[in-house]
Amino acid sequence: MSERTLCVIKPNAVEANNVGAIIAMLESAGLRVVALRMTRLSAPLVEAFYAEHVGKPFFEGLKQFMVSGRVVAMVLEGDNAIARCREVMGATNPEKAAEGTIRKKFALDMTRNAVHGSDSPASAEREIAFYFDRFSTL
Ligand code: 3AN
Repeated sequence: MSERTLCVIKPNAVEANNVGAIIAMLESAGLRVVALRMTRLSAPLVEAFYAEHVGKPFFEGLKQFMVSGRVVAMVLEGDNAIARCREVMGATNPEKAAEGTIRKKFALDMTRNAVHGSDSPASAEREIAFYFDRFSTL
């Protein structure tokens, strides 16, 4: 079933010039980029995006990291796009990420882990709206 997901290339990977390599890995996995933007998040936007993590021990570090540089957000479309994107991303902890995944290749640690991908249809809908609803590119 064709579906859409949101993928975000995080500041460490943008800073390291890995945007093209990461998009190439996603495209090679059969995902199509149907919307794309580079932006820089403010602290309130990070708190809104990661609302479920506010208050957790790692949240302050995650927020500092996510405001530290530019991110690239994209909507990916394809069969089982949500699961497929997360498969290509690899585990949240790069030490556990499988060979050939984005995080195995580009993540530095649990926080600076190169990419974000929606984890359910409901998250995908909310997260796509977060980055793209004010545009008419979809
Ligand atoms: P994923 O991005 O793999 O779906 P989530 O949604 O559980 O993982 O966590 C969102 C983000 O919060 C992660 N990408 C990571 O940057 C950060 N994070 C999650 N758990 C931890 C942790 N235990 N320590 C540091 N950062 C974490």
